[in-house]
Amino acid sequence: MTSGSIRTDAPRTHRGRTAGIRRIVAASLALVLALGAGLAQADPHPWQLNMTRGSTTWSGEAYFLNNVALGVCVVIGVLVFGAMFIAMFRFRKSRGAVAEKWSHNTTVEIIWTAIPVIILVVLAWMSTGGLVSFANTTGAQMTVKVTGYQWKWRYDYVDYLGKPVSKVDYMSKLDALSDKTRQLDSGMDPYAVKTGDENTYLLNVDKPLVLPIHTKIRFVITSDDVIHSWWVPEFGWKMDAIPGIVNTAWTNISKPGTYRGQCAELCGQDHGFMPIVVKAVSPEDFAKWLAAQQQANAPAAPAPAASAAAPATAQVAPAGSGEHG
Ligand SMILES: [Cu+2]
Repeated sequence: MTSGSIRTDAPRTHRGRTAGIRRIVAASLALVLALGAGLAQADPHPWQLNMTRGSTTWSGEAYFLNNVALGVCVVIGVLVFGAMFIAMFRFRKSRGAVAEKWSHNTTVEIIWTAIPVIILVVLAWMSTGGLVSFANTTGAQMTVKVTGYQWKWRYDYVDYLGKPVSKVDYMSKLDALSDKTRQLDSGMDPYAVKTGDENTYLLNVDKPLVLPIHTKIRFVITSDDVIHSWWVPEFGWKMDAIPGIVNTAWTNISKPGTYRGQCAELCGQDHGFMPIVVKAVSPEDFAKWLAAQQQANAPAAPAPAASAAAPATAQVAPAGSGEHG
């Protein structure tokens, strides 16, 4: 009986330990999968291990800084763990190794203090340069005001190429198809929400933010209710939208395309339903789009007949008066 109880006891502890290990493995797997999902969203390449390079001048800088810091960490890791494993295996007691008796060496102390200090100073200098360049919004050729709302974004075009832009502002909210699909018991398939081949369930909006490429764009970011955060991963930054505070950021997009993002600050029940879509176009196309928006939003002419007649007279009048001015 006693031996029996021991026998049943032993497997139980063993089983408990296996369950614990299994739980740890499952948790680590879940973490890896979650990280993988995050990566997949930021970048379309399966099995991509590094950060996304992004599509702006600043995201390239952040990517470079990350690679430098990662490189330094890898070299230090290889050296330190290499030395440790060599020390443990080659100089182990079973091989008859006898420990040295000395414990201090001033030369070594100086070297292993000075080298890390130099590495840290270089990294701090480089990353401070990066942060300073990110904070520097001077010389922007365009300004866009971004306002967060529960649960949508508002975009106001403030100026473009030194000229103020008026009447180009709009709300940008979750597209109708995603919104319908997300309703409880909608019976609609989230995988059927597509833009081209891309699944854009909860990632599409009704009116994207249209921006020109190769242009330094300043964003002034604020909020009307609670704290939101404007985040487009390809741009390489996220910025909090805080009521009563205006935060600034800038970007200079290098290639045309559609860039997607999301609110990155838990802002209420529909936090997950206020995506961001940026459509980056050539400066020529942007100028055309902006002109069309301004025209569409201009105060309506009193009557169609009057507006048809107006341009003819207007064309004659300013030609002369303009010269005098
Ligand atoms: Cu939000």
